[in-house]
Amino acid sequence: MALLPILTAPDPRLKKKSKPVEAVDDDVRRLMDDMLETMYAAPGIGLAAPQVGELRRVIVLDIDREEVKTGPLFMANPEIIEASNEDVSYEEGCLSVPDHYSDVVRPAKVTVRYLDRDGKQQDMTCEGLLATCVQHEIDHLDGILFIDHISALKRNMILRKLLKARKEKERDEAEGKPAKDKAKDAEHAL
Ligand code: GNR
Ligand code: NI
Repeated sequence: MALLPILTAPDPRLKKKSKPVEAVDDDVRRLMDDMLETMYAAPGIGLAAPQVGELRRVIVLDIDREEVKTGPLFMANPEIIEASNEDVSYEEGCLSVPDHYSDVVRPAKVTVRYLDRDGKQQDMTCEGLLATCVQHEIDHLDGILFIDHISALKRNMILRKLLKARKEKERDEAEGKPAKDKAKDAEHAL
């Protein structure tokens, strides 16, 4: 297993549409396993392949909450086949949009059809945080970030701040300063 670097916005690869996998073979399984390890290390509750620079329709999730303990979920070619008329708003974050959080409105309940880690087709009906997260991950496969669901004013403010933070990080690294701690990210992961 290996930890993969996570791309952050703005990055042109995060705006691209990912391609379906032809089959869940050993190569796809290796990507899934590396993504899960990368997601746990981040830490995060979901990760989509384009976030690690792989433009393939593969996502992993693990929502470990009191109400729902899914364990690790691996999905290739996930598709929403049914969505509720009822919507919910959830404060979302993204490993590719570090340190920014916004309320996003999405269907409260969705059914997702996908190929599991063994290549078997499955349908799963999701509610609560899992429903939000699976929609957030499938958006990544279509080049959509949660900030694309908020006002252009707020989105552009976040993108400007991300660019500024990246420049400061590059400058600090060039000067040999230590990286900032990740306690704040951990707090927002769930
Ligand atoms: O770790 C994550 N938390 C999260 C919280 C609310 C809504 C969506 C998410 S997904 C995010 C990890 C990530 O960026 N996945 O693409
Ligand atoms: Ni994300």
